[in-house]
Amino acid sequence: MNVDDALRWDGELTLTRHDPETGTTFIIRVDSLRHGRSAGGTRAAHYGSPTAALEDAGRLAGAMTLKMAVSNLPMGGGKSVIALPAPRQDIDAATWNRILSLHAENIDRLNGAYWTGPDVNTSSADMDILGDTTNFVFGRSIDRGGAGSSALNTAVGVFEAMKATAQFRGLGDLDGLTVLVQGLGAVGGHLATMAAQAGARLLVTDVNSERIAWAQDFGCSPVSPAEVTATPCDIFAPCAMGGVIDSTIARQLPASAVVGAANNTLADDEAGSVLRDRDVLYAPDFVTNAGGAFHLVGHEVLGWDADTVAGHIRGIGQTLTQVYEISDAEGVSTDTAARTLARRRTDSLEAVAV
Ligand code: NAD
Ligand code: PPY
Repeated sequence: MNVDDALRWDGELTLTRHDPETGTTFIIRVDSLRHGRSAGGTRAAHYGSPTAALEDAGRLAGAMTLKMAVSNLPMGGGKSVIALPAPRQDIDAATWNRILSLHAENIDRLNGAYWTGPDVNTSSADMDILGDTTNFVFGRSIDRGGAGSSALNTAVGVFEAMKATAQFRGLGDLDGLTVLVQGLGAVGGHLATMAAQAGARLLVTDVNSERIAWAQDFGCSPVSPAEVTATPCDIFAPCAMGGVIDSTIARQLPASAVVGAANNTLADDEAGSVLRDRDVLYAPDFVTNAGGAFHLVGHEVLGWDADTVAGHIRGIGQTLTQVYEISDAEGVSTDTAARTLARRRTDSLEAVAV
């Protein structure tokens, strides 16, 4: 995408700042403030260009709006991207601390229109550091007054989504099914454990060999990262980065269903329709991975206890079943159906002043 197209975005607000000292570009994109202040995590990554980072922030912020809406959470969507000068593992501690403190200043300047939280390459410990400068932070450590990591509850939600999808697709329960997990990080690691405990046969892939060794210890079989979308399985679970399934991959993906955590799994608009035409049941990511948002917004905004959060996460399976029913009734892709459900769930709400 060129910079003109990345700027032709229909969200509400973009903040950018460049730090010449570290070579870091900071982007915050607020997609929607219609139903409350916006929220979404901070992603730190090394991008090919600032334009790629800007585009990613916009797409991720849009997904947060859909996630909040379909989950009946009273916030809008936003996201931060910290475009690093090098891969995260090559950034030293002093540089990282400077980056976090500048990012916190940026967030604070938005006066609460945008609340951040953890995402890829940022942790609860990083949220604690942001919290030294700004209050607009979810997911600080529990001993610093936050809700802590959302990863386990995100994985629980994806697991609920997987069970509901297997049932709807006529595959029964997970016992004996082959589940392929891409990315054994904070979410994918928990998800692989839960699926294995439910009797699934686990195939796993990660670019980090230590994570593969960890999974082999409980019986998972490794698949090369390059082979992941060509490997036959019942359920493919993308839990690494987004954009894994474009329309070309959708035309040959050898799976019966796709249920993962990765935000923006589909790389283009056509991919969802291609999957539907091939009878591959796609569980839209902004529905499946809402467990993290229930955890953070539930505990820190709505005052829910752990049981209430767990009840809402169990509801992800029912929301997905509704999405599948809309998709069948209206003859549209499940991605389109989930957007329809998100719109229906918010249409009746009044706009709020932020
Ligand atoms: P993570 O960084 O802890 O884990 C990602 C894993 O993917 C790592 O183990 C990494 O080595 C691996 N990976 C990276 N590129 C890969 C590739 N090409 N092939 C195979 N493996 C690869 O991140 P996470 O917190 O587990 O999040 C995973 C995804 O879920 C992200 O897209 C994130 O946006 C999304 N998500 C996470 C949460 C949450 O609560 N953590 C909530 C909603 C959505
Ligand atoms: C996500 O769910 O993709 C996130 O970015 C996590 C999150 C959820 C809600 C508020 C802040 C961060």
